[in-house]
Amino acid sequence: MAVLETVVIAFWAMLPAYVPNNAAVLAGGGRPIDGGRNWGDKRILGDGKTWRGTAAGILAGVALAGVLTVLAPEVSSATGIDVPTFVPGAAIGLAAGAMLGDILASFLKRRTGRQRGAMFPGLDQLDFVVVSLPLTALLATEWFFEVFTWGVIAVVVVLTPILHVTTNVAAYKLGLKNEPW
Ligand code: CTP
Ligand code: K
Ligand code: MG
Repeated sequence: MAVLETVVIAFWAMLPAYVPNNAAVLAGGGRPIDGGRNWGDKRILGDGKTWRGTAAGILAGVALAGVLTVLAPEVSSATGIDVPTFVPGAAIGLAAGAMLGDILASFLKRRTGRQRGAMFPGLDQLDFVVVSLPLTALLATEWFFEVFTWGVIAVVVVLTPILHVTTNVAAYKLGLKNEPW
């Protein structure tokens, strides 16, 4: 498979996992998931993980998977690149896995004494990949192994941190986010 083709497929397949974090930033606010509670002397998750942001993130990711599924045949025939459609398990696994990865990352940040908004290089950029891919493999096994070849996974691991850094810097400059990470 040509490199460009692999990059396009990787980006397309990961879009339902990329969008939830950005949707959560736009929709966030309201009641925190941990209800303001501590574990020991630190918050369980912190005020940055809310029910509204999480729900909006998952809905946005699943909705995007639906839109991409409708567009896939036309995009494939126009470009000659066989972009995937999404089965329901894949849509949910990618979107919910991304939000769950972000929540687990905040849990780890609080346990290691980092305040809300503190950066955690590496974890910040790949937390959602680490959970969304295994969850998708679990919920849509056949689909996952068809789409996520080793080549696609390699591209995802390289492409995701680059996209994450650029979108977060952009969101920060637009005043949508408090920190550029
Ligand atoms: N957000 C949300 N619910 C989520 C994820 C994000 O409401 N599940 C919103 C919050 O308003 C959050 C913002 O998106 O402040 C930015 O997300 P993120 O950088 O993940 O959170 P931080 O505030 O930096 O908190 P943390 O240190 O826990 O990552
Ligand atoms: K985060
Ligand atoms: Mg943050």
